[in-house]
Amino acid sequence: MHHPVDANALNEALDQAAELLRPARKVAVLTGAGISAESGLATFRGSNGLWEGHRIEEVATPEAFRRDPVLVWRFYHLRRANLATVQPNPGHHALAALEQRLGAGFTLVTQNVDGLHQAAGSKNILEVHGAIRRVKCSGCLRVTDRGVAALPEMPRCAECDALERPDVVWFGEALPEAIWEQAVKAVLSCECFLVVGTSAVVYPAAGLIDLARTGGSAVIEVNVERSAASAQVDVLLLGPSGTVLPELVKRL
Ligand code: BV8
Ligand code: ZN
Repeated sequence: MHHPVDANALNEALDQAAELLRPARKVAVLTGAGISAESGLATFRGSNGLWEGHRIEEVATPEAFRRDPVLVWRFYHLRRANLATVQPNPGHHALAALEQRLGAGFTLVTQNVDGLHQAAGSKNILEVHGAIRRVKCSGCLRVTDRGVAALPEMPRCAECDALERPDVVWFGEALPEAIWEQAVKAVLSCECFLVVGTSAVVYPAAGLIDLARTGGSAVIEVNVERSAASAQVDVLLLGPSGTVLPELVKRL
């Protein structure tokens, strides 16, 4: 259940957040599934983490794929099909506008695999959990961008005929090294860190919030309810990111 938004408190907090964000020349953002909720994409814990009765942590794993690749692919075919019908929302666009304002000083780290930040025009994006429009061969590791087009039930590599898998980071898998390094660097060197629409329970991505604080950044969170990070942030903007982010950028 979301907290009813207290307009006065939110207004006050938006002014405080704008004070922290306005002077920042280097800004990093971490987004999670919540920023895509208003585009119509389900979040992970919103549906209490269940998909057709399976816990996400049980389907999005290499073991599940080894045991039942067709079941795991059904999960991703469904999510890819959803992507063909959704658009970025004002929250995604507000982050693209913020990047326009900051140029090279802006880095967007996303846990999302939906590609909506690209669709909204964001440029400097670090996809720390991969992307479901890309497919990776489990044999020769060749990666191809398949957009959101429908794929065969069990895609096989055109080169080596091995099973292909979504190019995402599953539970128990390491994050892409170079991308992770860039994310850590951007978060450590930023003056202001925005945390948007994440429950902040999945590591190591959630660890970026601690990192920002130790790096001395001001931390602003946007969420419809308190998250595991809320106790550590300087300003918590309690409201939907599709409304709050445009309001914040407007105040700059
Ligand atoms: C690794 C890609 C080791 C796939 C994903 C026990 C304790 C601590 C850690 C662990 C543990 N057991 C295992 C671990 C490690 C594990 C982990 O953290 N597990 C968690 C569940 C405890 N992590 C891993 O396994 C990582 N790998 O550790 O590898 C290693 C190291 C070296 C070498 C080899 C191995 C890999 C983690 C990545 C997993 N892949 N996604 C796919 O998408 O199918 S994670 C998946 O959940 C998403 O990518 C997303 O990033 C992540 C977290 O979800 P959120 O984005 O936060 O979304 P959620 O639904 O949770 O929350 C939404 C939020 O939005 C809510 O707060 C809600 O209030 C808010 N909201 C809703 N609407 C709005 C809104 N906010 C604003 N506006 C709105 N309108
Ligand atoms: Zn191959």
